[in-house]
Amino acid sequence: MDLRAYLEARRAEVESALERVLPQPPDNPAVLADAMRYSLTAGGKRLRPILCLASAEAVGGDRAMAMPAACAIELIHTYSLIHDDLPAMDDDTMRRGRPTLHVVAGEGMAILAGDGLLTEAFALMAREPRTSDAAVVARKLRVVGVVATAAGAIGMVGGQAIDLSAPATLDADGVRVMHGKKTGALIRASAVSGAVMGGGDDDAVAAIDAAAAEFGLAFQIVDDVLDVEGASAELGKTAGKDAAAGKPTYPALYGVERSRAMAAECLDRATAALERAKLADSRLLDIGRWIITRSN
Ligand code: GRG
Repeated sequence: MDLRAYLEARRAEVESALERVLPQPPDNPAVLADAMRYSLTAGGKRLRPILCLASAEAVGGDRAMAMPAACAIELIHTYSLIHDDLPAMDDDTMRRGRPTLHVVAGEGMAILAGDGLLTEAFALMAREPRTSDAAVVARKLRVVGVVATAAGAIGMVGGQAIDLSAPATLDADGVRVMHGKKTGALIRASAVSGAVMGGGDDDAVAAIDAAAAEFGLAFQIVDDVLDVEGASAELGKTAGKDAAAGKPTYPALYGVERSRAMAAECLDRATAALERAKLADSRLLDIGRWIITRSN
């Protein structure tokens, strides 16, 4: 199967799993259920869940075991986009090619939809996969911790706080740290969760974590380059915002050409990490190549 077919196949699996995970009316009030679905089903790339499933496969595991974590991470990612777009944060009106949730449902409902998605993510990981096998229960608990840490104050929320407070004062190292938390942490957690749920040993999990850290950095560098070069229609969000807001971006710090070269270097380091653990012959490097060659 070529990469395109692989990504399509995994994306389809993720879409149908996501269809099943959101709480429905009447338990979840219809207005809130609709708001959660609006953003979740707006057609993101599903990079994080696909990376999670590919990591489970890379260690020889059953990707069905990783699907609840894969979906949970997409719920968390979607919540972060909803909250990031709020007037109090990035104040954006377009996301995933649609008006942002607060534009169509109001700020209050957008905040609650984000809260609902975040909380449901942890309910899902606690609930599934349904098993009484003590080894799998232990993996689930470990993954809940990995995802909570990545999403929380020392991960994504912390990165967002740095971005919200004084991003213009950051030097290159500060920018790398901020993005490592804001964007990189959840990408790493996606890969680690998949490797853990797939039953990977410590060496395999560590190698996948190291590779995913490189993927996270490459993802952010390319995101910044696309923000400069891309068209809003293709990106599905407002292009050029970061540069216009005076935020330090990789192209601003290093130029577009060097930024693209830096993303390619991330892939080289990821390759080396996976080769050391004999995991290079998996879909993970294909996903890395997708990250640096993507156009949206
Ligand atoms: C509000 C706690 C909180 C955190 C927000 C992730 C984030 C933190 C903000 C998003 C701002 C942003 C555009 C960051 C650049 C990298 C990024 C996460 C892009 C969006 O991810 P994609 O490209 O989106 O994977 P899709 O829509 O394809 O899922």
